[in-house]
Amino acid sequence: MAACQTEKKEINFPKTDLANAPLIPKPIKTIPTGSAFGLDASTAIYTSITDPEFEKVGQFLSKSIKEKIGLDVTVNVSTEEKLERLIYINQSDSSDLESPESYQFYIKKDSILLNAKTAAGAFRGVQTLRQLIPETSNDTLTDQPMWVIPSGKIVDAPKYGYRGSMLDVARHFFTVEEVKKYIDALAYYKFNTLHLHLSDDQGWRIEIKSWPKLTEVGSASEVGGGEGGFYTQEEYKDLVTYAADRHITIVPEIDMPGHTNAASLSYPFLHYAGAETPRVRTDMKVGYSSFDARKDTVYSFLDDVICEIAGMTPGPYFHIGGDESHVTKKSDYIYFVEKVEEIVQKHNKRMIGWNEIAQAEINSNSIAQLWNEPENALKAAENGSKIIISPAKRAYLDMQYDSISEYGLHWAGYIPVDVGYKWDPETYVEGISKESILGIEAPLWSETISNSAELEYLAFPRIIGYAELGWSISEHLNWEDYKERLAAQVPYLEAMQINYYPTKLVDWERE
Ligand code: TNX
Repeated sequence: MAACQTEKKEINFPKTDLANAPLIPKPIKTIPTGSAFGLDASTAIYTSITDPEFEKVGQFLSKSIKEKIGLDVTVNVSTEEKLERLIYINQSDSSDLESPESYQFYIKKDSILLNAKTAAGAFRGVQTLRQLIPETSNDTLTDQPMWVIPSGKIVDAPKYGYRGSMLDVARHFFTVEEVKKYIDALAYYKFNTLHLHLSDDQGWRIEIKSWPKLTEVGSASEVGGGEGGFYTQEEYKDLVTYAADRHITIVPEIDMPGHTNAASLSYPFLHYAGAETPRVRTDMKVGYSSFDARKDTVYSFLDDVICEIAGMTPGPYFHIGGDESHVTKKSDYIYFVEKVEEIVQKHNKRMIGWNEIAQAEINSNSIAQLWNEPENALKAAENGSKIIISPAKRAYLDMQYDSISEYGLHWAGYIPVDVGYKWDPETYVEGISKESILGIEAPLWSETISNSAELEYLAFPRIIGYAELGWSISEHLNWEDYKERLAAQVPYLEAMQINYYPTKLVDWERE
C-alpha cells in the first residue's frame, strides 16, 4: 500500500437484526450476526459466468436497485476502481441446496454471497435481497449515502414447486401491459406460475392462425358489454418471455367442453345439441355451453388449437378447464376429457384440469386442480395424480373481503385477509397427502373487474399471503407475525403503484 493512501475505515454500523426483517415469504432459516453490509456507489455485482442465465439474474438485481434507490451498480465489469464491496451471485453445487429454487445468503460487512444451484434459485434469492434493501440511505456512516442491509445467513427453499396465481382474461380482457404489471408483483413474492384463463363464454382471447374467426368473432365481447380483445401470437410470446425472464411459467387454459360459447359462436359446428344456442354473451351465467363431444371435427379443431398454443408455450403444462360442464351428458364429458388428454400429450404437455376432470380415467401424469368439493380431487390423488390446491373458500381472489367490498363475488363466502392466510394447504383437504400436492394457486376471476386498479384491489394484499402459504414451512405460518411483515409491504406497493385493500386487520406502515 502506498504510504499516503489512507487505510479503509471501519464503518460503525448500527446494530441490526436480520431475523426481524419483514421478509415475505418467510425464509426457512435466518441467522443474524448483528452487523451490516453497506450498499453504496462502491458496490459491484459479479455473477458466475458458467451459465449466462446467472448474469441475467445479476442484471435484474442491478435494475431493481436502480429502480428502488436510484443507485447504479455494475454487473461483471472488472474495471471498477473504487470497488470496495461486492455482491456475488454464485452457481453452487452444494448439497445443501436441495431444490432448484433453493438459495443461501452469506451477508457480511464487505460482501454478500448468494449461492444457488440454478438461475431460478438465484432469482428467488434476489427477491429476498430486494426486500432487505431499505428505501432510505444512511448518510452519516461514510462520505456517501449507504443503504444498510442486516448481516447474517439465510437458508431458504420453497415448500412447493408450483406456486401460482390465475388471471381470467376472458370475462374481462387485460392488456399485455396490465398482465406484465401483475407478473412483476408475483415475481417479487417468489411465485413461479401464472395461469391464464384464455377462453370462456364471453370471449376468446388468443389468436389461432388456423381458426381466425375465434378472435375475429369470438373476442369482441366481455362481461358488461365492453369491447373485449385478444392477444396476437406475438403478444402472447412476449408475455411468455417476460414471465420466463422472471422465472415464471405461463400455463395457458382453454376451458372446455363447457365455458365455450364464444368458440361455438365463432364456429357453430363445435356446438353441442344440449347446450344453449350461441350468441354474444356479456352476462355472468355459467354452465350453459358445451362442445359436441361426439364429432371428430371437434377434435381436429382442438388438435390445431392445442398445437398452436403448445408451440408457443415452453412450460410443461396445458390446462383444459373442464369445470361446470352442466349441460354435457356425463358419458360425453368423460369421453371428451379422455380424448383431449391424448391430444395434450401428443403435443408434449402435461394436462391440468379443474377437479371435475377426475370423473374421467385420467393419466396419473395429469393434474387436477381442486376448487370446490374434494371428492374428485381425492379420486385423482388415489390414482396417482398430483393436485393443485385452490379451494374457493380460501384461495379465490375474486371473493369479496366483506359485505361492503366494492368488487368481487361471494358465492363461496367472504374472504377477509386473515381468513385468506390462516390455513395450510398441506392439511386443509382431509385425505390428500403432502406427497400428492403439487402446489397452490390463487385464481382471480374477472367478472367484476376490468383494469389493473380493480384487479389489484382484489389481489392485494391477499396474494402476498398465498405467496407465503406456497413457500414457507408450516411452522412459520403465523398470522400475528405475518401481519407485521405485511404492514411493512406498503413502501413497495406504493412505489409500484399497486392498489390494495387497506384492511383494518393490519396496522399499515403508511407515512
Ligand atoms: C366458478 S371455479 C368458476 C368460474 C367463475 C368463478 C367465479 C371454476 C373452475 N369455475 O367460471 O368465474 O366461479 O368465482
